[in-house]
Amino acid sequence: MRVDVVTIFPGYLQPLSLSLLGRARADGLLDLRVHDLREHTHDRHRTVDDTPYGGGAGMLMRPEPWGEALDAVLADPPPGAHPQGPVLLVPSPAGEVFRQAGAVELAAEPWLVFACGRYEGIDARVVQHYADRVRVREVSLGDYVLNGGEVAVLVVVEAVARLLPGVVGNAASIEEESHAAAHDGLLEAPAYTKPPTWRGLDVPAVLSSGHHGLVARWRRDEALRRTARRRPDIVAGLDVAACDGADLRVL
Ligand code: 6GU
Repeated sequence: MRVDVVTIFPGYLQPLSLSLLGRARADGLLDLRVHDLREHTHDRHRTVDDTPYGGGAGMLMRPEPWGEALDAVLADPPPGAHPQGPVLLVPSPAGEVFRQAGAVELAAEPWLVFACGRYEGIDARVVQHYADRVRVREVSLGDYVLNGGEVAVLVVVEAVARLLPGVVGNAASIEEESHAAAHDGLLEAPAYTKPPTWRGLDVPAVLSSGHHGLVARWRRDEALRRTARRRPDIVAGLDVAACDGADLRVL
């Protein structure tokens, strides 16, 4: 997968060289390129921002550097790019919330481009213009405000890249974790390792029973209880047809 990121803070993306993602890049599974927006300014102060029309607090990013930078990225497609070009992701607290299902969709794409806004965001004509040329998605991490899109890029790239074949060693671990469709999007049950007793706390006996059916039922019950308590929104969206009688006794 090819990923291009345009930002005024290239250094913010350095964590993408660490750990599993660093390995994925070294192995050629992820071709990540970070571009400095200021390379596409032409004044002495390399200005990227200006005051908003209509007044209001803060500064907005001017469209011209964005047009130049994104045109340059789009002019250099990877081999095997989608006929409609990349998906252009614009992190914004005003975007659609990014979820695991969105990560699964993006993991099927050969090319993602991220445009990181700072200040109060990017002049709205940038999204308007590129929406006629590529598939644009404004994405939010959740209901709180960050200073810019860079941290969202770290989150989205990690969530997507770990779904690419070969990035995470054990493919089964991806199917079993919280929010996985294979478990109806439920939160994961609590998990335990050795020792069997620690500071007076025992591992639940069923997990040492060797009875796979009972272990699976216990995990399903714990996942349902935990999800109902912490995330009633997920339980409200559950497909009742996907629940058996034992599920419904827990809920
Ligand atoms: Cl994607 N960007 C910013 N600036 N703030 C956010 C966000 C994104 N998601 C939640 N808050």
